[in-house]
Amino acid sequence: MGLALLVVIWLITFASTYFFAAKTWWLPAGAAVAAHGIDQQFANSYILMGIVFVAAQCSLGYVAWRYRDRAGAPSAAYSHGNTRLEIIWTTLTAILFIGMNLVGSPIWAAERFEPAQSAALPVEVTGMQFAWYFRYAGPDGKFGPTSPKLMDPSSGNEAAIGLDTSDPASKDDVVTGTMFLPVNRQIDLTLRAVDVIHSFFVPSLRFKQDAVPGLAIHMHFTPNQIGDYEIACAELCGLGHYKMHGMVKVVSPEDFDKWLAAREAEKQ
Ligand SMILES: [Cu+2]
Repeated sequence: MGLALLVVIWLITFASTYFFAAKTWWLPAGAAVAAHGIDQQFANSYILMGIVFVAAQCSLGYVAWRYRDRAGAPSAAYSHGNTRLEIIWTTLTAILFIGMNLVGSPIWAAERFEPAQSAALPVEVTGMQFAWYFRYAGPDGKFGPTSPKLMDPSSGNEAAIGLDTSDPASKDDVVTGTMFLPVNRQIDLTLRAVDVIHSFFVPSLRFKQDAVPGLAIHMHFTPNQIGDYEIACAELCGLGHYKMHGMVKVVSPEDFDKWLAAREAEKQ
């Protein structure tokens, strides 16, 4: 029985470690400036945690076999713990977790606590059950006011986010269901939610941030690869959560200008 336990524990350990080491189910290729740093932090976490996991599980299997029930085995002795060991592993765990936080925090903070560049493109993201809307400020660089009273989700786009079209600043605002972004330009995001907490997750851009009702959350990132990338909602937000899906199209700056101009023209 002891040997069977050892084999099962070691098999589970090595099989699950294999899928991580072989990157069987891994993130798509990174398409943003921060992707390299985030992937590095991710890999470091997996390696460090992987070492701890394999060592702990191998020891567990070994101990299950070593102290198996045998004829003539000494009766079990009960321990009340070892204070020195407790202090050692608590300290090591603290060093590991605080250290990983210190290494990772500049990457995390860079997109949140440092202000966006003045040349950044402002884009507002609104999450609602069960769609994402994207708003561009237009030539005036100003977002017009929105109001919950004007919201009509069934009409989509402008009406869905409750844009007050009577305000001059709203006249050139463009609202779409697909996100277009120019490549190699910083994007200054404002994240909003209408009803419940949603999470704007673009795996390829290594971007994930909650959108919370009542808050305008600012973050910025820079896509650096032209392509189409999937947006998911990463917060269980209701029955239609599974279909709260969208696309980011990262295009050349020229294509972006053309696209935006065409949307502006449609509004006239
Ligand atoms: Cu959602």
